[in-house]
Amino acid sequence: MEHQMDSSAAARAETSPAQDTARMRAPRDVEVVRARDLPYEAYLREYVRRNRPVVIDGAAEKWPAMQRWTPEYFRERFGDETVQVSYKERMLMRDFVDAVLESTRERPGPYLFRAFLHEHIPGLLADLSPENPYIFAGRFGSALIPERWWRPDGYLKLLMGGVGSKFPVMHYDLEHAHAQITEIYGDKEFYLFPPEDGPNLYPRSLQSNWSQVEDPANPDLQRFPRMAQATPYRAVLKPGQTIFVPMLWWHAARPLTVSISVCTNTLERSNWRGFVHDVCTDGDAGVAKRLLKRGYFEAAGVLMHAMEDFQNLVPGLAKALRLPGLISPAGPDFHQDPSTRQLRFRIPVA
Ligand SMILES: O=C(O)CCC(=O)C(=O)O
Repeated sequence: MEHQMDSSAAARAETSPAQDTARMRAPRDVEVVRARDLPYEAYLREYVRRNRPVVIDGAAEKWPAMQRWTPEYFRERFGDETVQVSYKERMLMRDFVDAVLESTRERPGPYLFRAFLHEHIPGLLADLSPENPYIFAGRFGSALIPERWWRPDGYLKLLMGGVGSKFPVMHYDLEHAHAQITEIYGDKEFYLFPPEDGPNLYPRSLQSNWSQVEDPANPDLQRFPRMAQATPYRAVLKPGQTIFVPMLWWHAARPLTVSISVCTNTLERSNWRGFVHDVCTDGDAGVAKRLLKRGYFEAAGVLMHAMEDFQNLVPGLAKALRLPGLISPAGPDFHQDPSTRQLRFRIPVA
């Protein structure tokens, strides 16, 4: 009969809705594309401007880091340097590397996530040249960007940890920044969730880009039942791969082996509006100051846009004139690789 249930359907119907949904959805794989099949313009068009994550394979093959970077290399070459491990903790690199090698699931060691290379370990910069085009920082390198946000290296920083450690919190990056993480040594697992999943991820009340969920792969569904409605994406990043994490996408990362990678941010036309909104919503400034600031950023955005179009249209002339690339480099060909020189930033970001 049409409405008659079989016994298993009846049993399923007896379970409460909470029990019925108390399972995470199986994660979808983040798409993987080979760098040689993904010209920079296609990367912008298909992923950056559509706000879709992707893993790019073989993006940084020419980096000396791919051959050199091992835990031993860091201990031997930089062992005496003090590194900013987290917001609060600083350690000698030698002790940090030992703690990474000893890290286990049962006794997790530290995870390095505040070591900005230009400020803290400029000796590593040469290992990251020539620039991996997919980590190009874009408008963060524009001469029109006020000093506080000027980061032509895209906030280039080192990430390192052992089994059991992890990036401390599932989050999305502030100021609508796009992020890219390039794996150099070992394997690291990522969980990503699209922006619209925000309410299902239990944002913290005081820091709304941080989730309260500690383990997105295996969340406590009694405490966080809405997680069962979220759509997880998963990737295991291998050496030589770069993951693109679009603006507002939530992400969590944990090493599956000892893992060394670098992280960068990008600002360009797709996230410019969000960036301007965020930097101009500064609660401390008065109304007049805020309006002035917004006016400046909006005018700068129009000029950057025009200069980028000009570079794309007549690249030869734009390079000869130099000014368009200074106002806003339209792509990695139009600026100086930030790993070839040490840049000095006024604002300490550690
Ligand atoms: O540890 C990682 O790979 C994630 C890095 C990250 O999300 C960040 O620095 O904002």
